[in-house]
Amino acid sequence: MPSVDAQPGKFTFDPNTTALLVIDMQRDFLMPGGFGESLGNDVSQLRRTIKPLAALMTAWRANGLPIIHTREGHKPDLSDCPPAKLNRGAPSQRIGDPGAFGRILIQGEYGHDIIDELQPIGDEVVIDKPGKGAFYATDLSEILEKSGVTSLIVTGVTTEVCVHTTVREANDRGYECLVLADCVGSYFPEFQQVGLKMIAAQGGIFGWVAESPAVISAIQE
Ligand code: C5J
Repeated sequence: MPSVDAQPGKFTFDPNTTALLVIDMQRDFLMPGGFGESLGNDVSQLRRTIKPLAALMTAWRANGLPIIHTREGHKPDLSDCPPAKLNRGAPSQRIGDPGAFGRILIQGEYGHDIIDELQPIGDEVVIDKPGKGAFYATDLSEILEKSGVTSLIVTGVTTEVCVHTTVREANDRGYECLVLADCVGSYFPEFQQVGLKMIAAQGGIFGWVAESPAVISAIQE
């Protein structure tokens, strides 16, 4: 079985029961001029993940392995967005407000969709999620159970928010999660650093951390 040098120790996985999870690589978060940048964030901190993630996705697909994409967002009538989430953030730049790429984080808008470089292909699953975690109010659990997936290679943005929440949810549900440091990003370098440390601390309290070239080598061996 392939194994990868990781923190806190080797991560061994069966490609037949492992999915690559690509979290929220959406234009609203990553595009210059978009929602994320309009809040004063440095999108280059997220964009550095695009190239390694594209290479990983190419290798993963070449081996016929499954990719699951997620998008954070809400229905146009905001009926799935609780007031506690809606009323957060800078006034006039909240979920549902008009942004440079359409209404912010609203399903069907240009900004809500995945960046061109990492668009899903074929029958890859796309999970639309109203929360930070990919399990909350989605059918991700059922999809993984049906396909016999027990391990997740986790990528996407942002490290300390949707990646962390999803990995914690997955860990509680019994999935083994390997988070790829070069394929997850935070607007805040210190959150990136400590966010990754938190996952692998205490003997891997809720996962493992490695780099994508190690996974590419492992599946090509
Ligand atoms: C945030 C996410 N940061 N995808 N969303 O609000 O991490």
